[in-house]
Amino acid sequence: MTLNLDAYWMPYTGNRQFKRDPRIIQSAQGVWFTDSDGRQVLDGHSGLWTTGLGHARPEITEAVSRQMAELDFCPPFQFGHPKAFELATKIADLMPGDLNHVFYTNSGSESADTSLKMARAYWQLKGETGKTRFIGREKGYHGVNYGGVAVGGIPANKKLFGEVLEADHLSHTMLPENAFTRGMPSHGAHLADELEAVVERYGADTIAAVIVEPMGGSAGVLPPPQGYLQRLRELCDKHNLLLIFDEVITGFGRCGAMTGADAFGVTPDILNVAKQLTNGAVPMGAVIASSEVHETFMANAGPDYVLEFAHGYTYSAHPVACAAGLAALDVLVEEDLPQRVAAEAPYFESLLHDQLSDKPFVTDVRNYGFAGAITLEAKGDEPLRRPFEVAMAMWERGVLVRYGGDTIQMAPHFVMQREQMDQLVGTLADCLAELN
Ligand code: PXG
Ligand code: PLP
Repeated sequence: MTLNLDAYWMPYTGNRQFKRDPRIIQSAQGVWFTDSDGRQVLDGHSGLWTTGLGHARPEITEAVSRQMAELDFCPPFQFGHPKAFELATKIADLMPGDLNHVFYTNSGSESADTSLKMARAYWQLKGETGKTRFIGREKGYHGVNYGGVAVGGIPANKKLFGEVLEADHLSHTMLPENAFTRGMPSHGAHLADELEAVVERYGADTIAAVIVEPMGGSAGVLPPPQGYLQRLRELCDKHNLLLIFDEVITGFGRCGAMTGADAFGVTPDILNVAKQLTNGAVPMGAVIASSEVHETFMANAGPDYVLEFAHGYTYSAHPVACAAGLAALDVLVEEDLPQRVAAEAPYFESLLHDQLSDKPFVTDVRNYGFAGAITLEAKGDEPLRRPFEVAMAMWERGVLVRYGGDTIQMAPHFVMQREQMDQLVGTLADCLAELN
């Protein structure tokens, strides 16, 4: 069979290189992909941070098939189906604090923009109509829609598209003195104090919310410095700003706890999830609001038939996605996988630091839970080239990792065995040793 590659304009892909040298994945099972040549490839990134339970979990496959036959679609505006409520209850039960109200989206990007709209509307309803500005962080990733791009802090994702929201950014926390730190860096909590200067510059009465990933993901695994998130929480409380955690990667187990909020001991006002919610099987995201945020909408909308939040997607609470989410969260909880991640994370951490730190061109190794990344020195004036070369060499040897910016990223499945982690990190070590 020859596949015509021309019509599909691929997302976040070097289309010209890919179509010269395609990497086609045919099927998946557990921690393995099978490619179009029938090769077994170890999935070292849990898909795209999505598939912690392993690929093709029968529990999810069966739930989705049953749901398709029973109720394939239900209009989400002004109607509901049972699983939407069941899943929301389950999600709320797994969230910390009083994060009790679940607004469904279909992706992390939609979660980001939904949370920003929710934050602005919250202040409008409270009569604080000047509070419209957002504060993100350098190197932050909040998806690709216009709100998320504005608060995001990765220049390459912004350059061609212009700005449509008033956003400013805190410094990122990747300090040179923290290079090669195992887990959370000890320096950098003071960087949260920049929020004081930002408040001074604009006035708290112009700022709606601060949005950060509790652990940076896309920029290449940035665990928070010790005390940093606590400081951010204190300053948001002091200045009456909402704190939004974008947990699209950290939500549901990746950090060795149910959420990043749990792992790091700080609870936001709004928490965004996607990816692991359905184990990646069906697109779905959610924004989980505190009772106080939710109640503000309910109390201020007027007669009860009036919309409290004029927002939603055709596919919000899609029945098939809800079925997948219910099945995926059942497996996550029944197999106690966040706990497994916490227990095995030290093994992964040692592998990364022991095998990769001394390899050529490696300028940093970072990790937390089942997330790990290295930074590679630029080749001449091309920071992106070496990660690309390494990832291609690894694919040749049957291991998939993510490359982005000047980093290589790894995200083992929550069920990954030690010998598979050995293969993942060992193959990376071998490929690095051959770099020039
Ligand atoms: N917020 C965060 C924190 C994310 O990690 C999004 C929002 C957007 O989600 P959607 O579902 O719209 O893609 C993400 C997505 C990488 C990588 O290389 C990470 C993401 C997406 C693509 C690549 O680490 N995260
Ligand atoms: N564009 C048009 C013309 C539409 O009718 C709709 C939804 O009805 C949308 C965009 C939004 O699509 P979605 O709800 O899938 O985000």
